Amino acid sequence: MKKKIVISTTNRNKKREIEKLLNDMDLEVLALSDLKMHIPHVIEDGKTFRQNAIKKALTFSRYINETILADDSGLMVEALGGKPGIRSSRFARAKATDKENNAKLLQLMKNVPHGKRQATFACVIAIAKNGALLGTSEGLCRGTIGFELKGKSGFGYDPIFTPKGYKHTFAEFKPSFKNRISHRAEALKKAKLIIQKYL
Ligand code: ITT
Repeated sequence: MKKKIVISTTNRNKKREIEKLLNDMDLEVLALSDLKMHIPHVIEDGKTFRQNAIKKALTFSRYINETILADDSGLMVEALGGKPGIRSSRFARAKATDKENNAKLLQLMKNVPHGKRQATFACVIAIAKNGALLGTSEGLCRGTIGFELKGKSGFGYDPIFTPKGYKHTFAEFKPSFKNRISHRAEALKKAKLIIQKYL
């Protein structure tokens, strides 16, 4: 029987990326939505991606009797002192849409010149089982913020983020390309070593 891992994100796009990134492992990958049970809402009140990822993984692991993989991620923009950072999903307001968050970021950046638009995507993965943390891993992806939305694939800030060394936004590339160089790809590569050790 295959070993199971539960991806504890409520973000469908993150879930899809993580599933693809794990598909070279001999695992049954489940999502919260596959489990027919009441799942608690986790308040993300940590000061870092790491604290939030750990809180999500530990909380779900106390309710679900399987290995849990949680992702906390976001975008840090240099000209904005690292914002939106841990508030990336709720930058414009609580429960903001990607469109609202991108519009707010572009508005704040409208007078920032070309050379000063550096930003970094960060992803921290935490893995837990039965209330115990098995490990964490981190990935970063550097790039720049554009002046307008470009492309339709991906999610979140992908239409305004161009990875360093490329000329197109993540949303203009195929998902398989993003999955080769993204912050999430890097974090999951390291997370696989934790999974191999414990599962
Ligand atoms: P869960 O907590 O349930 O996993 P969430 O969407 O609230 O879902 P986060 O708190 O980690 O997850 O917030 C992540 C936000 O950061 C996400 O909503 C996007 O706005 C942004 N983000 C993270 N990774 C991204 C990526 O690969 N591409 C574009 N935007 C990304």
